[in-house]
Amino acid sequence: MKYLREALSVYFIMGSTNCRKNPIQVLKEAIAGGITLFQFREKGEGGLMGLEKYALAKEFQAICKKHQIPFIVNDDIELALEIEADGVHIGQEDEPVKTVRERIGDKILGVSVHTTEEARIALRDGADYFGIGPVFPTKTKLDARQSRGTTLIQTLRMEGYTVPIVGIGGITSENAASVIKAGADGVSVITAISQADSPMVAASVLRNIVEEEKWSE
Ligand code: 3NM
Repeated sequence: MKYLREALSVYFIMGSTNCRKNPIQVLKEAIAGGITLFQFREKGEGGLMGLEKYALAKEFQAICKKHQIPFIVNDDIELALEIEADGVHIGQEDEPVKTVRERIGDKILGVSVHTTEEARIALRDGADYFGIGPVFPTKTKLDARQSRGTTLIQTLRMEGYTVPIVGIGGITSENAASVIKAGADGVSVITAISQADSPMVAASVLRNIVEEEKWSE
């Protein structure tokens, strides 16, 4: 899974409600800045549904394809299968990992985990990588749990887990290095790129920080 570990470095997540500018423009700028993976997460109040959601997913996917950026869909397994996305990301409240794995075959499967027990089960049932958060306080996910820093990332590494991990929640250029130092393979961000004056610069700064930290080990 060398490829996945590298692809997780700067993992940008976005839906139409997360940006100030046109989301297509934001994604293009983020790619120009150096994001390594993209997740389409169309959720919450004002989020697109049905055909509109499908159309935006297709647009995002085409841009990602052109630049060889893996395209992952949050939660919506039907959509991921229909458009042949590269993977899906699910939380603990979604369909069980095992059944999602059966449905998506060898597509990438990311799972949000919050405890060592959830990690054990997710890995056993077919997760390819873990999303662990919120590492820092976030206003983006209204039902996010209490932030707990990088403790779980460190614990899993100490216990010998080699599965690729990304930290998520409140990550910025100020704190990204600490997430990699704790043992993560990448940082997953919404606001730090989607709300930046220049998503390109924001992505590029994050990419440099993560690469420097990853290869200095
Ligand atoms: N999942 P921002 S925190 C989508 O803890 C998401 O699992 C989280 O957004 C989790 O980079 C979060 O703007 C929001 O803080 C991340």
